[in-house]
Amino acid sequence: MATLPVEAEKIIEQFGPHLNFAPKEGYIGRDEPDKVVETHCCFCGMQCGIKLLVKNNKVVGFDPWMEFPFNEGRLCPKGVQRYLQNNHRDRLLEPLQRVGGVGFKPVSWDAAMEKTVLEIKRIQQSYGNDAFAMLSGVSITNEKSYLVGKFARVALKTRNLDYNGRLCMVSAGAGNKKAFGLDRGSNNYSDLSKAEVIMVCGANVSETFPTLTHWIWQARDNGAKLIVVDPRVIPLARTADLHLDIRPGTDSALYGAMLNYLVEKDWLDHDFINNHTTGFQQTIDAVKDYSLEWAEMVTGIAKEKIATAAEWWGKAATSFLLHARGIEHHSKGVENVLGCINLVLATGRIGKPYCGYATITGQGNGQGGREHGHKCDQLPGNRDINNPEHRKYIAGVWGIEESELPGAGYTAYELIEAIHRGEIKGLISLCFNPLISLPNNNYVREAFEKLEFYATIDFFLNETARHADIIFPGSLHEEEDGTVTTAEGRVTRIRQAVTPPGNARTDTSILLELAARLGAGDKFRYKNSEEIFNELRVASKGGTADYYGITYEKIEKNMGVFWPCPSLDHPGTPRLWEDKKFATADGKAHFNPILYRDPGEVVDGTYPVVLTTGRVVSQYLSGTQTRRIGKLVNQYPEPLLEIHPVLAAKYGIRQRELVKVITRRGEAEFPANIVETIRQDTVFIPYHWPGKKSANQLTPGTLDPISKIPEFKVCACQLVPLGKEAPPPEETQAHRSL
Ligand SMILES: Nc1nc2c(c(=O)[nH]1)N[C@H]1C(S)=C(S)[C@@H](COP(=O)(O)OP(=O)(O)OC[C@H]3O[C@@H](n4cnc5c(=O)[nH]c(N)nc54)[C@H](O)[C@@H]3O)O[C@H]1N2
Ligand SMILES: Nc1nc2c(c(=O)[nH]1)N[C@H]1C(S)=C(S)[C@@H](COP(=O)(O)OP(=O)(O)OC[C@H]3O[C@@H](n4cnc5c(=O)[nH]c(N)nc54)[C@H](O)[C@@H]3O)O[C@H]1N2
Ligand code: SF4
Ligand SMILES: [Mo]
Repeated sequence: MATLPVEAEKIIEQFGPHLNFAPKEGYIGRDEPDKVVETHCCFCGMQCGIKLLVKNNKVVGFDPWMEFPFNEGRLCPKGVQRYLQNNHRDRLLEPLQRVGGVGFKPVSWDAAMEKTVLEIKRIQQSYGNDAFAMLSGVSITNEKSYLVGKFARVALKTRNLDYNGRLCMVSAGAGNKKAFGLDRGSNNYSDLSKAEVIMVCGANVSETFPTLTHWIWQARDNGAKLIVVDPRVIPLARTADLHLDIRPGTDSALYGAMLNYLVEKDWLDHDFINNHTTGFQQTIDAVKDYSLEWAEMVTGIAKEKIATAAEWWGKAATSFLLHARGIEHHSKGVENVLGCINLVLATGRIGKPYCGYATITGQGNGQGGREHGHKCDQLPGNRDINNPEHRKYIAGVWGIEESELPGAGYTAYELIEAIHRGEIKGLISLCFNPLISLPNNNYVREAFEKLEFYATIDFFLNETARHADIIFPGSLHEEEDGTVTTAEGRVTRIRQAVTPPGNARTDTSILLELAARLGAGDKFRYKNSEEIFNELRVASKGGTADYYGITYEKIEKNMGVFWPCPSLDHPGTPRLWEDKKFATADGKAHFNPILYRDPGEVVDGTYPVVLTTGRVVSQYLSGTQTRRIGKLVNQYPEPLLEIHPVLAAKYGIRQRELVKVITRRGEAEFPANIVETIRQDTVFIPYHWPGKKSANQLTPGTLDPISKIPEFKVCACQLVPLGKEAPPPEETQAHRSL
């Protein structure tokens, strides 16, 4: 190796030789790449711009993409390691078929396809079309999301399609539609930088959307006040002006009491309320008895802090409210969301510069993937599958009769219940690992054991795939062209950097071949992703999520285009509602009265401690991808039980002692991590691990009645210290990439 500058050597020593270091002289320590591809990180909804370095059809490193406007080159720990998946030794390279119930053998593509189509036909002929279901996910592009929706309805002819956004974005989506008639965050994030007050509710931004922190810090530098609502002193809360240490499951009481206090002090925008909204009076009547004292009792937050939060919010000229799964993963997730929106509407802080409101979208394409027919009751453009006009329009685009279009099906967890009942006998999935990510996963596993046939498309053998009869080796983010829609609502280009390795194929080609073999080939004739996108544009035309005016060329030219973009000459819409014409039937924003109610499970004598679950910075979702990247594993190798010293002392729990956590669903053991940054009545477990380490052995299948999101964020548990220290984290070298 040539002698490196000291600076380069230090960086390589710290991060390993895979980190590209490219000073002016060229690519030191490695060969010049064959090409540099501007694309996006495959992980969270920020969809940070990144340049992938490609050598011999392999992704070998990355460079920052300084020009991409949202992240301007910044990346988080997952972003800088994402490139290690493309030629990871665990990649699935051949189709696999289950043999004798004990393992898998590689088979030809033809055999895997034939077996799958035979089983689909057998199950549908014996039990009806809806007995074969599909589950999908939104780490995939808009083109693939759209294709999945059409594939399920037109090729499989089943009504039972749902997606992993059911565990993620649906409470926010339902709340947004009720209030605004449209489901998208209201602004691009640069609007945060000059907001006077920022309130972040149930979003661990520094760990889950690290690059978004930049825009919050910009605001702080400009003098903004930051309010954080979270049962834990999350990293963002450590720099906040006010931390509201809420008892999990009580957000709607907080927002109701804040609204009541705004009314009492008349910190309201009467002009906005009178001219641009409906439902104000019923909404404030609903909370008229929600005093600060009452809210303190319910939420556990000191009443003075609630008053201060309301005062800062009420008196500010500009403000931004952000929330994520902390308030949405609840059996009243939609109500919590609407409680937040009521505060935004009462003060008229929307549709103006530096004023906004947004749910922070979770998965890479959590925004686009929830718009194009991926949901059990939805058609492209965020159309309603129960609406006769919407059905007719989409049937026309797809070249089928309206009567051939199936109706609404089961949501993700309901689909598991339907498998248990024997209504659903077969399943195909892609981009979803339900055995880890659905609640009450012992029950979910039993469902997978009952299926007569299960096929999956993935690039790694995830835990659910171990139950599959056929596994199709699919493609990574950088192995196909397409678009994604970022959390901001910006439609951007994902560029194919390499072709899938070995005998793996693109997800799209797998779906297209299955469609053809199911006899629907004439409805699925696309030469490339752009052709699918062009059909999606037409399908979305006139819907609330209107992409008609967005083309690949326009995206390239403008570094992304914000939807809605209804015509080719339309510039896109970075900030929604500037014209105060909301997407509801009456054109107004809707207040919604929210009465407080308890979460599905409350603590009692037997289960006296609140359990909540979530994420850590170095792991991603079910961990299929990040548990295979050594440096990310090292950063947080195993799930720990976060517990406050006072609660630990009550049970005599010591640091790293194994603690059995028991709920009404099951039990699991975790090493204790005693920290002062959590409420004294609450414990927290991250959920990225499988089997005996899975937090979802404990969580309930309680669903929000509207959005059907599971209540991941609150249940009641018992703690039993086991009197022994946890062994050191397992040696995970086998899964490591380096
Ligand atoms: N590192 C990393 N980043 C990710 C992901 C990942 O897996 N890992 N996943 C991506 C995806 S898909 C998503 S959905 C997002 C999720 O992003 P977040 O929603 O930020 O992540 P969570 O950890 O699920 O929950 C956020 C916070 O909610 C708090 N909380 C728990 N209960 C309550 C409550 O009742 N009320 C309030 N106000 N807060 C509560 C928790 O303490 C936690 O800090 O992250 C995205 N980014
Ligand atoms: N207890 C608890 N449970 C939770 C949560 C929580 O906070 N607490 N959060 C919930 C949330 S918000 C979410 S979003 C879900 C996520 O849950 P999942 O969607 O099950 O998690 P992923 O890890 O994304 O699993 C997706 C699978 O898709 C594969 N994959 C990724 N990209 C592609 C692609 O482009 N093509 C193909 N073919 N496959 C791909 C990955 O390899 C992985 O095997 O978990 C939920 N579960
Ligand atoms: S913030 Fe999200 S999109 Fe950006 S680098 Fe990290 S994981 Fe990737
Ligand atoms: Mo999510």
